[in-house]
Amino acid sequence: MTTATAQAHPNIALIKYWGKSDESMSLPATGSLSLTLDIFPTTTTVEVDEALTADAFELNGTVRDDDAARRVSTFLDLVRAQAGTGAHARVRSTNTVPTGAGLASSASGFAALAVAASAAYGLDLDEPGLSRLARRGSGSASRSIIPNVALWTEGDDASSYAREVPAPTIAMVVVTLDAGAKHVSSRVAMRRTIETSPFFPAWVTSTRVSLDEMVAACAAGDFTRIGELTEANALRMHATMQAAEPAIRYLSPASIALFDRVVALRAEGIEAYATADAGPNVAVICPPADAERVAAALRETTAAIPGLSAEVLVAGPGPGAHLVDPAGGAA
Ligand code: 2P0
Repeated sequence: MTTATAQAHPNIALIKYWGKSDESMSLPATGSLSLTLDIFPTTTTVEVDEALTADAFELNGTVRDDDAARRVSTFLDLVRAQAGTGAHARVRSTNTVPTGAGLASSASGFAALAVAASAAYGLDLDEPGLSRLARRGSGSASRSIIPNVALWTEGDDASSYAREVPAPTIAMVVVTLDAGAKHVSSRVAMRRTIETSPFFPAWVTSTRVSLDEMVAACAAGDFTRIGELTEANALRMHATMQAAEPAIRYLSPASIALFDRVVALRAEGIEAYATADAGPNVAVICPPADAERVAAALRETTAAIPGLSAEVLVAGPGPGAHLVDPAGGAA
């Protein structure tokens, strides 16, 4: 019996991944760039046990026998194929991300699983190998393998993985508006966008241009351009999916109020820029020195909306996925 435990953090894309060129290999239609956060870690233990007749998956202390469990098992099949074994495993995961709220719980989840499972099955994978493996679980998980700012390139199975790129220190104020499960999964929404949104080709073309510009802005430490590209790309992604049939609308009135507040903060001279993923939550990037001021402004905005329960947290750049000892220390 071999056991390994790994921890990974969520990431939020500044240039988004929205659409696949190959679903079975989880290859993206365009590259993307993200910030790995230092909040909401997922910790996962994989115990390979020859005596098991099937995989077992436990999430936050509850045994799962559903789509989530099947997705874990399908992922372990990939690891088993590489390791040349048929042995099943017990997987125990503790996820502090509000699952399914559009805060990329699948990114930290599959990044932690990739690192723990590859160690437990005795695979000796380097960082690109781990990122490629995590990608097969969930596209955005390829980026949670990487610390700080990750560039995930488009390409084929061998070349599509994430790597760290130079960037200034970016703070992110995360506003969680709704911790409930979202209505349309990213996977289904991406497919519908490709099939029915007339804007999808323009999304692909413009994102490729923005990604190149973003990598250059990060290397130059040009925070203003990083912010402008971040906010424009997020709004373009939402515009593209709103043009699908039936329309996919993740942003709520509260999300829009937060985007408006961020525009107002800029008018006051604060370099804050908003983004949002496949849910109503809003994440705002700013220089670290301004993070508490931005958080206070966003708390004021959410508090003024009747009936809204919101949580505002300041995050910084986080570590890549890594092995830990089961007690929680670094292995
Ligand atoms: C991103 N999102 O770049 C984009 C922006 C959501 C909005 O990556 O189908 O859970 O498992 O590859 O990785 C969410 O998509 O999708 C996502 P699959 P995933 O972060």
